[in-house]
Amino acid sequence: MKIAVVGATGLVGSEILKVLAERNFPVSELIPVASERSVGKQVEFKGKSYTVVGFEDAIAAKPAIAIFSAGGSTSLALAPKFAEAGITVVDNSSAWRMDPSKKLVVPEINANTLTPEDKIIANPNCSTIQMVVALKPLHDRYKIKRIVVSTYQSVTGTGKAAVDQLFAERTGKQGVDKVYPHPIDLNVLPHIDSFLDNGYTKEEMKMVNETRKIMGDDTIRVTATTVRIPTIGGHSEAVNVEFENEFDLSEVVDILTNAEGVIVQDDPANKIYPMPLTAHGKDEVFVGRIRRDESQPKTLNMWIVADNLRKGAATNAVQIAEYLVKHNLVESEEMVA
Ligand code: A2P
Ligand code: 11C
Repeated sequence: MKIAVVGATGLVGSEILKVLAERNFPVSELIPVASERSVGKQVEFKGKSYTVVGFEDAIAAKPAIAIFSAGGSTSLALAPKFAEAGITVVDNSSAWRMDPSKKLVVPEINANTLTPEDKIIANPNCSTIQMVVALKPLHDRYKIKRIVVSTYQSVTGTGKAAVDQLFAERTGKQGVDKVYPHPIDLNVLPHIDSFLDNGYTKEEMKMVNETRKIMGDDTIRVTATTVRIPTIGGHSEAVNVEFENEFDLSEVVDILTNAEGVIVQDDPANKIYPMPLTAHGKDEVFVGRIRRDESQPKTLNMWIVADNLRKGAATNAVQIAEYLVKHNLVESEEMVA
């Protein structure tokens, strides 16, 4: 099957190429797409070099699926052009997520809602994905009333330039563009994405709105504080969840242990808990520090970590593409022939 990756030269784009190769996605031809300045460059996929092309050439090649990770404005401009040509777009940006006519998909939770008519499918924000993967099975059992979440997010969420800023600050390298308004090394910024009139950031409101849409339940109350820290391996989240119904702590651990895509790492006596350093490069969501909130009934505290470039972006997008192929939901010339 022909697959285009739009934003193939970026941080998430390169991770998408790795994930497609690792999971042995049936790629008959890879079409890497990036901005005009990268056209003609080479990217590696499964030991072969592929030439980066512009979007017109990519559409003309008629891939079955285009996985986009090239920013919101590129998605807004280009995804409809791919969709009109019959190409199914899996879009990693925030452009289409809250559009009522578009599905917002985490395969473990709601891929079963997809149909062949879904030509632009939204991949949620990284910090939302890892939280809902862990919380949905608990919501099904105990019904969530309210979530209070604080995040500790990797600089990789901002892209290549942010990783360069962190290491330039650390090594004293001069002349590197700054993408954050303050130093990030040896610092913590309570500021991810832009501020809105309500005093929250867009990243915080993504966690509120996307969680409800993915869970299919607008009654869930969510409040978030999203924070950038000088790490690269993944995003971490301290999550406080109040349920409608009483829970048994050992049953919570059992549910999480059996949940698809979740690995429980919770053995404080042996200093075992999830960390970005150990989640880095992994596809699963890691959960630990599972404990009752002693200040309030029916309330749980937990610590959730995942590699934001993998399950938070590339892996989730590739899993959506896998679902589309498995359920014959895309137009593929190869499959017709
Ligand atoms: P390029 O490398 O040519 O700038 P990151 O978030 O890591 O910075 O990556 C962003 C990705 O999106 C890059 O692959 C970048 O390509 C790509 N991109 C940016 N603008 C466009 C565009 N207008 N059309 C296609 N790809 C784009
Ligand atoms: C971050 N979550 O860590 C952001 C990156 O809406 O897709 C992804 C932004 C988005 O900065």
